[in-house]
Amino acid sequence: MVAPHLSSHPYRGATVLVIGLGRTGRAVARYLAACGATVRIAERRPAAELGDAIAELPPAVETFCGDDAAAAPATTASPAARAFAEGLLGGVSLVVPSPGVPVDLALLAIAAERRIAIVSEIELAARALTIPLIAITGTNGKSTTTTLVGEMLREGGERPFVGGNLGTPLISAVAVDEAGQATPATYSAGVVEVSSFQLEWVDRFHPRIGIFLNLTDDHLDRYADLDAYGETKLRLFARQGPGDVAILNGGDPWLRRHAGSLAARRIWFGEGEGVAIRADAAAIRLRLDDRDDEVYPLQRVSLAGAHNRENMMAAIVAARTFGVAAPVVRRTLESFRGLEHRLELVRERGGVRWVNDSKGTNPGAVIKSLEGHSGDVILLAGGIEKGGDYGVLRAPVARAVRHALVFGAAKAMLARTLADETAVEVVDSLETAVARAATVARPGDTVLLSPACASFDMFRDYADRGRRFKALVEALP
Ligand code: UMA
Repeated sequence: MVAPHLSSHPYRGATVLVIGLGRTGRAVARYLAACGATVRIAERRPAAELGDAIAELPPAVETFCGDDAAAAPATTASPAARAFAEGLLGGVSLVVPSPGVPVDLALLAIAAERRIAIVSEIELAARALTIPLIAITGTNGKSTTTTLVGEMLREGGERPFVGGNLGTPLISAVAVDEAGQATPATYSAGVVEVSSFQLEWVDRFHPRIGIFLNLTDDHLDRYADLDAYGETKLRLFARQGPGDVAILNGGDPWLRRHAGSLAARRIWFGEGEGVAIRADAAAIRLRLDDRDDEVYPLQRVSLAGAHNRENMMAAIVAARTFGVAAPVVRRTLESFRGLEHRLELVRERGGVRWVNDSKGTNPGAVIKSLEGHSGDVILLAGGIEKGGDYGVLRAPVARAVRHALVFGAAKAMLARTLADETAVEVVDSLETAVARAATVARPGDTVLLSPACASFDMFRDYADRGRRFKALVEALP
């Protein structure tokens, strides 16, 4: 029987095209096939490169792999790619591009010309889910904040789904019964990390609580400028009304300038006028609705650094406005140990700390990770440049880094940018970087893998890069 509060699904009998056969594409295909849709997937990589991804799909899903049409931009698509794209869209009433698919794809342009609906995975999920959502965006700190809010809710007795850009697509929170209908979720709330890519094709996505942590240069290979990137992130709040909550970084100048249009109740954290929650090294203090100050002492909290205080402030406001009791929030802050690949201490060896910050994939993240250091860091950086101004690294590197080892596609650019600030050495691989760092480091130093770049030139993803780094460090004699 269908629960009365769930609308019936329009996908039964529909033909849907999913673009990209990664984590998102697989989860979307499973969901739509279970709803009774005919599913096609277009993927630019050839089948031979996809491992078990095709075998694990529901049997009726059709795959079209290794064709340019799955990646060709509208402006440069060959007539053959365009013709193939037109064929792929035959009979299709819905297109779901994966987050990694840029908006200027020929397939998407043709779909738009034909007025075929285009939605992202989080939009599809939000249409089926009836649980309240807490959504977290920003350039840095999203994963830590999402995980922390999830823990606070769990400690508070909720059954939260915790995922999104963090790793598990939100659509996997939707359960579908044998009749192809979404069933009441096994979760009581969703805590979702949301990237700008996921917000490119949303309409009804409507979190009850939204967090915008900060905005600095990132993904400028995909967006024209910082405004275009930030405005895409602001779509997270577009469907909110006065009964919803927007939690915003008071010390972020871009957010201060651009938050005027938000309809939700705005709660600022950090610095500047009208903040409801602020922090110093000893404690975080929250004042909501003219109530007495709530104090969250930091002595026993392991998340360190100013950026983590911002993440904690945002998480506290989210959990408290959701209804988690203050003592539960305090307890969770004290038990939380941080995330893998985010300033993760791998090993202390001969007085040298080896730290895995593979998730530091843009200059802003690296700057935060260098905080509190002066001249004692051996920095390992490199990979695929993501656009934006790498010059912002100069001053923090000059202050904190004694020796930089750069590798990957961006190595020449990084070497040029940092040459006047520290000793820079170009190496051919992560293996060589780790071996050289072991030679260069002195007791008291920190060897920090914080790449400032994407990983896809040499690794499957940032987690693969982080795990490889950890294995190399563990293997050092
Ligand atoms: N593909 C095409 N055509 C294209 C582009 C990609 O066919 O034009 C194919 C690729 O060959 C690949 C597949 O699409 O096989 C990959 O799709 P994807 O890049 O969207 O990756 P997913 O595996 O679906 O993972 C995505 C997020 N990836 C990106 O946004 C790039 C994951 O975030 C996220 O965890 C996952 O969905 C679940 O929600 C990663 C990320 O790097 C961690 N995110 C960026 C960030 O945090 O900075 C935004």
